[in-house]
Amino acid sequence: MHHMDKIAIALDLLRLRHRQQLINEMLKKKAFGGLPIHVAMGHEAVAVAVKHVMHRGDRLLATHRNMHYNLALGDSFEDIVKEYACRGDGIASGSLGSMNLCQPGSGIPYASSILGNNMPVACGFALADLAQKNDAVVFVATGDGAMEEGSFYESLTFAKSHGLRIVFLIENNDMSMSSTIAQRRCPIDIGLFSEAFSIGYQRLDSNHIFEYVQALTDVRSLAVKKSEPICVEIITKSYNQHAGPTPGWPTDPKVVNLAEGSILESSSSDAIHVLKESITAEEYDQLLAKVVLEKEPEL
Ligand SMILES: Cc1ncc(C[n+]2csc(CCOP(=O)(O)OP(=O)(O)O)c2C)c(N)n1
Ligand SMILES: [Mg+2]
Repeated sequence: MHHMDKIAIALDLLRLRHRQQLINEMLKKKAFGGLPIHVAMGHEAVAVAVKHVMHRGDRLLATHRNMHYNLALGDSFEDIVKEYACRGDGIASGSLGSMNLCQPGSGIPYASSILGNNMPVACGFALADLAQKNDAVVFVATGDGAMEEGSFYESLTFAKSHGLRIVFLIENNDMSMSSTIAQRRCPIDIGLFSEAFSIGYQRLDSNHIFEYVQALTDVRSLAVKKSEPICVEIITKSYNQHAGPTPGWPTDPKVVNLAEGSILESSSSDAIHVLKESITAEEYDQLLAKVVLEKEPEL
């Protein structure tokens, strides 16, 4: 990977964390009214990697937790924030809010608050690409909770049967609202599940942004070469509550304060910590100094 590409990617990653932290601070102040807003702190690496891997014509279909994708791929932070407040001058004229926010001009034609709903829609987009002989790839995000919907299984069956180029991004944060996987269902080995479909499987757990970009580049190439779907499981830690601000209540053990900086945990679960270890201290400080200048947009 070229050094300048790495710097641009690192800047995007740091900016995405900072913007989510700004939104978290705004949520603490109840800046947006009552609609649920799902922050995705901890999920930044996959979103920035997808941005840098997507080709012209590729699409990403998102879920209720789409902030990382919309902020990474979208143009205007301010207009997205206004949308969260459902204002007429928001990026979707206040009609979509957060959970259904899509930005067709930025490669996100669809997002759905209904778990599992975006996967059949992704099949439709990929089928259209095939019919029109486009080489495009459709990325579709889902969660460890949403993959329990029958549409996950149905969409994989359809995608494999019709040779659709779909990258299923399964963000496994071991959380569905307030339940862990062990609390609500049997474990599912997505690698074995993919093997049963005779499709590829890639597990990403390092939160190393440059590794994620490389891995998703390879995944995308394989989807095109074989003309078939692929499952990517991203092991993710969410540093925020399911929705709303973090902390969410006075005794909430999860605390995120912008004043304490961009690194939320000194471990391989935090992509910002991993980034700091991957570039020089001087590069890190210079990039961070650029992004932290940004303040909360005025509403
Ligand atoms: C069909 C449907 N059932 C239930 C819900 C309520 N709901 C919203 S988010 C959520 C948890 C989703 O968990 P997961 O897919 O793992 O995503 P995460 O929130 O962890 O990112 C649930 C049950 C819904 N939106 N749609
Ligand atoms: Mg989850």
